[in-house]
Amino acid sequence: MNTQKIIFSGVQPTGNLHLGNYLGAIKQWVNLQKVYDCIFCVVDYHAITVRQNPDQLRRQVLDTAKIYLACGINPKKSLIFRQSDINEHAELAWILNCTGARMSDLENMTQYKDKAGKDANASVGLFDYPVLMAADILLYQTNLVPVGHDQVQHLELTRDLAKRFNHDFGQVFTIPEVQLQKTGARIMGLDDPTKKMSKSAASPANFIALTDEPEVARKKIMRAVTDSGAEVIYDPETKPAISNLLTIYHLLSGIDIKTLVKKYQGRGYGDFKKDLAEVVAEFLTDFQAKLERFSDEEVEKIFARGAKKLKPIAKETVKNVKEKLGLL
Ligand code: ATP
Ligand code: LTN
Repeated sequence: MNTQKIIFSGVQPTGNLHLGNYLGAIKQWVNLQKVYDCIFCVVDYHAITVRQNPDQLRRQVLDTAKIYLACGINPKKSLIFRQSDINEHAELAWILNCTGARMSDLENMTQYKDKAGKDANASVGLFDYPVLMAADILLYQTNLVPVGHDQVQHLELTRDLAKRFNHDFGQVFTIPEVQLQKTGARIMGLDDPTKKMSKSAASPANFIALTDEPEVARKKIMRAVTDSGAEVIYDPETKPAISNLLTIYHLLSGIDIKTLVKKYQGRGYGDFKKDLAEVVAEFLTDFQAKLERFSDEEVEKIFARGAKKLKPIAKETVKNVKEKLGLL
């Protein structure tokens, strides 16, 4: 690693990765890797905060890395690794639990409130999830964290934990910044444009999975809810559904939203959706062809290389932390 900015991000190997994950997070990783040193993690320790089937988890860890590769992450430029291969993630999370994380911080996390609700059987890991995320980021002296909008609150906590540690025990951590897409940081559900597109949505009509058959995706677009009226207008406040579809169209085609609005002036939702369905189907056909090219063995090698390069950096950070605390 040299002295230029370090980028870190990750996705959980759970469920179907969808267009929201791609357009909100992974797409910006692809651009950032052209300029910066990037580290992309498959966060399997985060995945086990809710119960997973072991065989399925093993499969999804490999498949998630394949998705990174098919999206355009170049393993020769960027490091890709499996979180549980570097035990310092769990070790630093424990330390941050003790040195900076407060019950009140974690109780305020909206993701936890959404996922655990009032379930008294929710795991302690689910509650502590943001502290593990902070450890992921802080281990590598990360400068920028490209994620979707739903992760902003977790990033704020990460910054607070880093600042508290540096202040209370001495300078160790770089304070990271969040990096959001200008458009697309919050892709909304196709069945409900007031909520974000989500892997754990109740209905598959909510999302377009990156592994959906192009024909299935086409139907999901045609059936996506629309707003009252019939005009293709971009206004997320009053026309959230069509604005969301316009955003997806823009990000997949590269055509700007203004041009799209002009193109569909006076033509109504039907024509617009038919064309968007085509754009989405083409994207998926191309993406899925790329996905097929990667083998499990190749991914294992990429993981091994990532862990080998990153382990010494993680070790060094934990050593510095332990020294400050009197553990070394
Ligand atoms: P779930 O909804 O089940 O919590 P998820 O779809 O949010 O899962 P994650 O693994 O938590 O998936 O997110 C991976 C990345 O994708 C994160 O950077 C997250 O911010 C981003 N992301 C997730 N959903 C969206 C969305 N609807 N729009 C934009 N970015 C998103
Ligand atoms: N919580 C993130 C996944 C994640 C992450 C990270 C993202 C875990 N560790 C570190 C960026 C940096 C999510 O998307 N649900």
